[in-house]
Amino acid sequence: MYGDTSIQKPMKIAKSGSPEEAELERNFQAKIDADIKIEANDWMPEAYRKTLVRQMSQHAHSEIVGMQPEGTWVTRAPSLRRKVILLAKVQDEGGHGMYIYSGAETLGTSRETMLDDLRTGKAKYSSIFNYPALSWADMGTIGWLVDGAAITNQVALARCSYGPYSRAMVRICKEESFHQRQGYELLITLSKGTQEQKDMLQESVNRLWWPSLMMFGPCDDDSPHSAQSMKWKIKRKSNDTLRQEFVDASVGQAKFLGITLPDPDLKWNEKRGHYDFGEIDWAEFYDVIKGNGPCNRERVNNVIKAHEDGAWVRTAAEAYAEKHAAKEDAA
Ligand code: BYC
Repeated sequence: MYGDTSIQKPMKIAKSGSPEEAELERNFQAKIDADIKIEANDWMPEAYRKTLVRQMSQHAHSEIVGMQPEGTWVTRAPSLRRKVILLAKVQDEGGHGMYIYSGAETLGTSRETMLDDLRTGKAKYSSIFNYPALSWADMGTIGWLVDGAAITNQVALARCSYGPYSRAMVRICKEESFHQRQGYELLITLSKGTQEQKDMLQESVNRLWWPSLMMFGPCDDDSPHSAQSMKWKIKRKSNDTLRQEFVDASVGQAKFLGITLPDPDLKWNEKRGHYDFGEIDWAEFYDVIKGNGPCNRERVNNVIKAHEDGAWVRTAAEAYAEKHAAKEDAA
């Protein structure tokens, strides 16, 4: 539905800097202030469109690249039950990517352009997927912490001002909720297992805790896009607010698993009504998003290889479409 750009009506065009444009901008912001969704055919400032394409394409790429760390464990799952669950989860992530690409296409950018930007390294995707999945426990920790962080962020995005993005988020959040629970259930099983399984669980959480906190992006003071995105209600809560919500929710869940979180500064602050936590290694975060994380090259190379390996499918689909178009013309 979202991908059919042929349904779009031509949008009002006003000269840049003209009084007409100022009027359109005022009406646009008034709609946002009144919590009325912006739809694909509505007038929108060019910068709003660009911000959404940037964020939505980054989000879709994260879902697609995010299939890779878990994908490596499908053949090594310890039981048929775990294999089926993991396979379904990885497929869901692919589906999420498709919904969000479709939503982004309504803004006038083709899926091919967005994917080109991923393959050439121009577009970002979430930093978390540049870390390897080294143990079976990571399948649980990714569900618990990575999907948990993603839901915290996406519940807020489900209320974002752009209709197609917010609607895609509603369904995605339902599926992510299942992902988070399956991860936590896997970890509960490990937590009741042998000492070796308990150690594997603790080691996995030690490795993935800090990268999960980085998923929320830089601190508010260092986040160049936040102020404008909050004004446009693309973002409904700031990076730091969401990170704090995630930390507060995770502490009790870690206790229930009988594990510790790898942060000596983590403690309840009665005055704030929140947990205080230690300083994130921002040098590591910026290094990873610049392309120097442990798996950046591998992840992008896999995306390029999948595209090249799929060339025959695209050729066959084009030939099929041409054949049918010719038949329709002849009829
Ligand atoms: N990683 O001004 P800021 C999933 C970039 S997948 C990489 O705060 P913004 C799953 C940011 O792009 C779900 N880059 O930006 C899948 C910007 O760079 P540019 C993943 C990051 O956009 C499979 C610069 O830093 N979720 O659930 O206002 C298996 C300045 O940042 C990151 C999403 O993608 C990062 N962590 O806010 C399992 C959520 N953080 O573009 C699970 C959608 C920041 O200027 N995105 N950057 O070069 C968002 O909500 C927002 O874009 C962010 C950043 C909160 C991430």
